[in-house]
Amino acid sequence: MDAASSLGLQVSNNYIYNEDGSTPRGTHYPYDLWGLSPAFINPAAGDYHLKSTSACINAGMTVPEITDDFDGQPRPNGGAYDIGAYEFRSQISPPTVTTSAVTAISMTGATSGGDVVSDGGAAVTERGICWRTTANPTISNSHIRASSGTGSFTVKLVGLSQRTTYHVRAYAINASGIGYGNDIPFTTSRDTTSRAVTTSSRIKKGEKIVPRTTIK
Ligand SMILES: [Ca+2]
Repeated sequence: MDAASSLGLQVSNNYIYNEDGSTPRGTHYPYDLWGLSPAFINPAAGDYHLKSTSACINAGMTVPEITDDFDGQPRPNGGAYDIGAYEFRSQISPPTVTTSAVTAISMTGATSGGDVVSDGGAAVTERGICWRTTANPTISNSHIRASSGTGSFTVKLVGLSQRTTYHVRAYAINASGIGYGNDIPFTTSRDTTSRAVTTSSRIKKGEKIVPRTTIK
């Protein structure tokens, strides 16, 4: 905002707290929170989500223009705006996801996918399939993203090695963490195309072999 438009501005519903617990100096508006612990989840690690005990819950100013929080979740939640970057939501957990059966298995690829059956109380921002050659792969291993949200999705795996056993799991991510589906192993097929070279023509007596030349 510029200086002119800020004249007469009331900045209310703020949160003022000293880390040592002492009462902040000065005066404040009636709707400011003064010297109460914000009860962030883990501020040292940059997690400013609110604990259920936070005084910031439902203590924010109603600003209809603001319709979501830093997680992209709708705000207000629980009837009123919270102070801070995030609306408090109870019982947020990682999404629940199942892994779809592996089909269309070839030498170098297969089709799988998953079904996000529950978002865990927060929007599913990413989902997909991860895989490796041992059980219970994670997104630290090879993985393919397949959009976001709940419901079923399909992913094609490519670039696999033939005659190799892989394990796949679906995954889904929300603000609470990563949910994984069940581990499904499968084995890529063997290269069955013939490598034998058959001679389709023979050189008859008296014929010459003419080297091919490249016309430039
Ligand atoms: Ca709220």
